[in-house]
Amino acid sequence: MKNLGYNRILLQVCGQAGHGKSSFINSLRYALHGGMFEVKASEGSEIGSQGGHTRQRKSYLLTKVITLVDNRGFGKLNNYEKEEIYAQLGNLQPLDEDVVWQHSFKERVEAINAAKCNSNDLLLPVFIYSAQCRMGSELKEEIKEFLKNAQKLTGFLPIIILTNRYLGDVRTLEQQFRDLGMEQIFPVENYTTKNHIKTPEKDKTFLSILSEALDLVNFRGDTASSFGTPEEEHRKRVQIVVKIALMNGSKRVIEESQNEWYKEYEEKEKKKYCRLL
Ligand SMILES: Nc1nc2c(ncn2[C@@H]2O[C@H](COP(=O)(O)OP(=O)(O)O)[C@@H](O)[C@H]2O)c(=O)[nH]1
Ligand SMILES: [Mg+2]
Repeated sequence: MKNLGYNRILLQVCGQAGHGKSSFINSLRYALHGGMFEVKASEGSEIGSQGGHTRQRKSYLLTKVITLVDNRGFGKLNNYEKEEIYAQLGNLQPLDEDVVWQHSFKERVEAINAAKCNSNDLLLPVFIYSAQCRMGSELKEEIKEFLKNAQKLTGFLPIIILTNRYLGDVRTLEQQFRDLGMEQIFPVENYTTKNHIKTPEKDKTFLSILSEALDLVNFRGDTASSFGTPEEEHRKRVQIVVKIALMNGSKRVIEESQNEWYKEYEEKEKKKYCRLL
């Protein structure tokens, strides 16, 4: 890690609301540290405010080098929300701070560009999906796009966690994620407030997920020459997220494209970003 220029691994936990992100974080902590079961992670704040909304990405220390991040879940995504999810995943939104997100494209781009260069974090995406939910074709397309962008942003294929493993058709889902090109897929039954009696199999599952995460980090070490420096990777993420904002075709962009500011910006920057994706 140090040789690569990173000093922390962020397991970027993401997925739709209610699929078990917070429970997964609690489960990893419980499997690794034991003690009394604690509900540490719960939903981040979401407070409406003028012209934007406040968001928090909560972080939970797992070990000296591994931090778990409970990112905001996505539901039915509109284009504004997508930009925000990618900004979180790209580590362009601070941890444990309320951030007010504005809808305006100009303010968005400025915020993304101004994001602190926290490039010493190695980002590893973890996608949570509940086996209770079937994946229809429309949703599958959306998830496919998300997983692809997650890989572009971080350089890693997301680790897939299928929660509620006994409550749904895990096999079909596993196959669906394999068809989307995913390699690491783990069915789990989270430790929850209702049921947190330790079992060896559950503990083993959570620890093997951690072990897999560390293998991926080692693999990054072995293939470091295929990636840029941490700063270069950070700049690439900024460009990708700005490009997503540019390309999402939202009404807002069309409205704002009437503005002088946007025209000027487009001239200068668009060509540069379009090369990247
Ligand atoms: N039986 C079971 N319940 C779960 C599992 N994962 C989460 N839950 C429950 O599902 C609900 C939503 O989980 P939560 O972690 O808050 O989801 P989040 O919105 O993605 O953070 C909670 O009531 C959890 O107790 C699981 O693997 N098995
Ligand atoms: Mg949660």
